Amino acid sequence: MHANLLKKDGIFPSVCSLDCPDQCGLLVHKENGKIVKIEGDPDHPVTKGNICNKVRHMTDRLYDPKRLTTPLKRTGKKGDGSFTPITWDEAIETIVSNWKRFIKEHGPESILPYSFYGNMGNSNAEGMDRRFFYRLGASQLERAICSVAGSTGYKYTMGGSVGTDPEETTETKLFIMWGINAVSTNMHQMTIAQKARKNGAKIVVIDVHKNQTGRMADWFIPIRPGTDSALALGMMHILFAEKMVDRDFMKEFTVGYAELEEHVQQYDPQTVSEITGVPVDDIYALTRMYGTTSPSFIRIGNGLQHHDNGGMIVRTIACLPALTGAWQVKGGGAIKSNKSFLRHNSAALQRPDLLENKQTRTFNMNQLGKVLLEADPPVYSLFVYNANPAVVTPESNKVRKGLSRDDLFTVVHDLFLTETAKYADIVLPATSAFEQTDFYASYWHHYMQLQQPVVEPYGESKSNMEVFRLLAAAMGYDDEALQASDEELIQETLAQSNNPFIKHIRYEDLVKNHYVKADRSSFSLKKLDTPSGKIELYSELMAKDGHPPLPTYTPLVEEEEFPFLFVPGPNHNFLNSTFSNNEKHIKLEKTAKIHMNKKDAETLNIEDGELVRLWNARGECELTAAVGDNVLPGVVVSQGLWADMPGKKQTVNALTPDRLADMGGGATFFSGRVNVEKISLD
Ligand SMILES: Nc1nc2c(c(=O)[nH]1)N[C@H]1C(S)=C(S)[C@@H](COP(=O)(O)OP(=O)(O)OC[C@H]3O[C@@H](n4cnc5c(=O)[nH]c(N)nc54)[C@H](O)[C@@H]3O)O[C@H]1N2
Ligand SMILES: Nc1nc2c(c(=O)[nH]1)N[C@H]1C(S)=C(S)[C@@H](COP(=O)(O)OP(=O)(O)OC[C@H]3O[C@@H](n4cnc5c(=O)[nH]c(N)nc54)[C@H](O)[C@@H]3O)O[C@H]1N2
Ligand code: SF4
Ligand SMILES: [Mo]
Repeated sequence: MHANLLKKDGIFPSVCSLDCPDQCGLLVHKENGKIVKIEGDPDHPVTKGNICNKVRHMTDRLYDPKRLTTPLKRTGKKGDGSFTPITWDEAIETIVSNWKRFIKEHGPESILPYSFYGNMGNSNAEGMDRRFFYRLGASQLERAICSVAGSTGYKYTMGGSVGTDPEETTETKLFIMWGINAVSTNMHQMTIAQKARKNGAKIVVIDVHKNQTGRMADWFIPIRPGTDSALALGMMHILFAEKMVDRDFMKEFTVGYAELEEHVQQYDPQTVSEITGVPVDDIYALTRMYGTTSPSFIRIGNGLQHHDNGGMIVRTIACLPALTGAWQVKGGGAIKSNKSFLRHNSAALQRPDLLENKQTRTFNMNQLGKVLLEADPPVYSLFVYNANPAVVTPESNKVRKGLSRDDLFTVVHDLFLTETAKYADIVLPATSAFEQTDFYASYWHHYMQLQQPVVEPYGESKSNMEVFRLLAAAMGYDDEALQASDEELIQETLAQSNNPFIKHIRYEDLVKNHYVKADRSSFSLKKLDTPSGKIELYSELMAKDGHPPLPTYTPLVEEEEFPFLFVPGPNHNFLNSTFSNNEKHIKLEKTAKIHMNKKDAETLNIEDGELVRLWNARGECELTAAVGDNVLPGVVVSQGLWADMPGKKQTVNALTPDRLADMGGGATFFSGRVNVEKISLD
């Protein structure tokens, strides 16, 4: 099958590998062995042939002249980007000889992998790599940069990442897009909502920034950053007071509603308005709309959980549909993530049994800078793949200082010489997902998909799977698990499925049918994975874990007295830092802007379009002011993880804190404070 695809020209089904909830079905057009066009697959049941602008221009990235073709060895200073090509043999030999020395002198925990989901293919993102580093005994990485605070919070309420089937939201009459820039980050949820609007549905957006999504809303509600749990509690107060709750539903499917009713007394609309900045009348209007429209659906974003209190915010919002009983109506409920429906057997895929020393230390990826500068005993080698920490990780000045250490041996495996790769001793060229075999599971819709290679590896590039097989062999590890083929890994993992929703899905099914849906018929609101099996409005487990057992508003951490809360989110035409080095996508995005309120701009004598400096105790960066009323006074918002910045070249993450959120060790990108000033030209 693979060989056939590779030999032939034509149009081939494929899947988008980017870390995006939509996980679109694609059609790849190939001529003379080269991909010439990528479009949406009209047969995909959810994404239906529509794809984003980013991926429509993917060929510009795949064949970007800057793409790596051979392994490289550093010749200049760390960070300055001078390298010379070497062979794979030399690269692997250099890595393995250094690692053997570190293991002998400092033990295996002196080596640390650093990865995320630059490629969402399960085998390449969390398969052979995990097996290899378990076998080696390397320090473990807590992969907490994206969504863990919110997922942990949601789990306390709902028992797992289980939400509404998005295909059913065609029936929805009220969409609340809560802290999600869906136009850019979940476009098909927005497409469904807009279609539903033609049948009378309303779209409400609650956000700190009236961005692409807020501008599409029937009603945009601006809110102060980090205060969303107060708004949700105020809504609960009114739902109970005005008898808009479904007591039968609560009795049957929840625990703790009596305690909750008592508890939300204190969150009266006046108090909530003072916390959130949302006018009292709007709190009433929103709640009445929510309490009387059915089916109602809340799309909970990732943005609002990138805060000190992000876990509790999501835990709290997740209680709302249980008060109204929205879960019982087709198209009602909420989605934070639907990951649990397609969850594979991670022990089968990753083989944690290969790790001998179960006490191996673990580092949180959000604190990479601190880890590289302060870990005791130190980390002497870092292996980065599927990630670009010099740009995406908080406190990036600390990260870069750590990466500059002379006694740190760094390997980066990527398609490009990223800002991170510039600090590497050895750089390895990676294949794109279109050159790989892998299985994909969306965290929004319910379809699993298989990618089969469409084109030959670019230059001498190799997949993550292949690199870890090579490293295992060179290290002398003879475990069979470390030589499994791409197909075997997928076969093994799916055959050992311990998840009732996908027990019918096998590798062969994925080969035959491009899109195989989870079977959620055994899903029951009475058999959730919470301790009680029900929706937990009151959670004893939370109390045990040191959190308030009832949903609660907790304020952001008080930082030093800088006047602005800084919210640096992703943008429309990049995918995190991916595409931020591709001319086409940079052109589409134009400039890195900082959105600020005109009152603040006036006070600071800043005009629209001027370059301004943002700074705090952690760092500084330069952005172009976008002055208007899209953000509240006291808040500044940037979009995009730009790699190439003006001035001192520091990126937005030079300013973000590496404090951890209230739950799951999550990131707090949006809870930092900054100062803003005009750049004087003298
Ligand atoms: N085009 C594009 N798509 C992407 C990505 C990308 O980089 N570009 N990244 C992908 C990834 S990895 C992820 S995790 C998702 C992220 O995508 P989303 O889930 O949409 O999350 P963000 O864009 O980080 O933030 C969403 C919104 O939250 C708002 N926000 C920030 N703080 C608060 C708050 O306290 N309260 C409220 N109500 N709103 C707040 C921001 O202004 C923003 O509009 O998107 C994925 N899709
Ligand atoms: N300020 C701020 N920072 C943020 C965020 C934010 O909203 N604001 N969002 C955070 C979030 S939610 C996330 S998920 C992280 C994402 O952060 P990262 O996971 O680091 O995502 P990317 O920046 O897209 O970098 C992925 C890299 O993987 C490479 N890659 C792609 N495919 C492969 C492959 O098959 N093999 C190998 N070896 N490499 C591959 C790409 O070329 C790219 O350089 O960023 C976080 N950082
Ligand atoms: S980035 Fe998202 S919207 Fe764009 S093609 Fe990929 S999955 Fe679809
Ligand atoms: Mo993410």
